Amino acid sequence: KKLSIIGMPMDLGQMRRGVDMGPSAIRYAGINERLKPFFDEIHDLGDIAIGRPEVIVDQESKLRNLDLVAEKNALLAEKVDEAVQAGWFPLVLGGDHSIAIGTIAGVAKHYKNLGVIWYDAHGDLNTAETSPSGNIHGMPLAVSLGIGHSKLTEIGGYTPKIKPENVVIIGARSLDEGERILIKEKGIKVYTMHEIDRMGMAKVMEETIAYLKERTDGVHLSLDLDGLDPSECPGVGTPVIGGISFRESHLAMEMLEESKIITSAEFVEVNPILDEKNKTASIAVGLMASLFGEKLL
Ligand code: DIR
Ligand code: MN
Ligand code: MN
Ligand code: MN
Repeated sequence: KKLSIIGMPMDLGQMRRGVDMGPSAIRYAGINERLKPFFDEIHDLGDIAIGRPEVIVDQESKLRNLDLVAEKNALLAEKVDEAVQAGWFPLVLGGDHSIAIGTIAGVAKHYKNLGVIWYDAHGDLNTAETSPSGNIHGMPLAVSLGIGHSKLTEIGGYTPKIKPENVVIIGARSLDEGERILIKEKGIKVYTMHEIDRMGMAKVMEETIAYLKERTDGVHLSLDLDGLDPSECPGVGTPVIGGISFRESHLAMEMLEESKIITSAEFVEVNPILDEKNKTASIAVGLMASLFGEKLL
């Protein structure tokens, strides 16, 4: 088993600076040491070069940094594609959640039916038309479904990347009107905080795994740290109270590890400037360890 770590220090999909330091914060939290026991080889490929560009709002679509987000995600897609092609498990470190556009573009071409687990307080199903913010980090799931600006949906040269019936959203508690409509229209499976409270995380994960196992040939985990409760993960740009706990999240990762369904992953929205002593990055590394097999006994 071989692991490719790819840093994507991009903060262009939203407005809070600092999330570009996410990959550094996660490396500083000890990712290599912690994941070493679970792989024959780990390659940290370093960071995709983003630079420090000016913020440019696309005049026609009103999308913030549209061209740059598209251009940088195309680079990420290539790197991820190469890793999968060569038999390495791609683990992408964010960066804001707009980087999922590139990760999924790189992964999905290798699968007929890629499943996606979207672990997030938000749906990330906005488009230029429905977005209240113009921030592309609120759009990557829609883009991957082929819905959104063509400069984003066409990354990697094909669209759509995934099918709505292969997506499971876990942890949602903040959805915009257009996102609610899209979820209903496309019949996307969602476990909101209501279901997590009501059924418990164990049942939510059992159902999610059974559902994806029967219909997909690979599953990408897109984990937004704001899916967890901000009391435990304060280092995120758009915290929403009432989130998934640290314990529930470890259980979820452990169940995914047992299921063996996960074929790629990304951990996004870690913002060390807003964090307390790198707590959020440390939790991210702990969750990765559980995802790859760390156990107490
Ligand atoms: C909000 C926030 N729905 C938007 N989205 C976030 O701007 O579209 N996603 N923070 O993770
Ligand atoms: Mn080597
Ligand atoms: Mn998100
Ligand atoms: Mn979020």
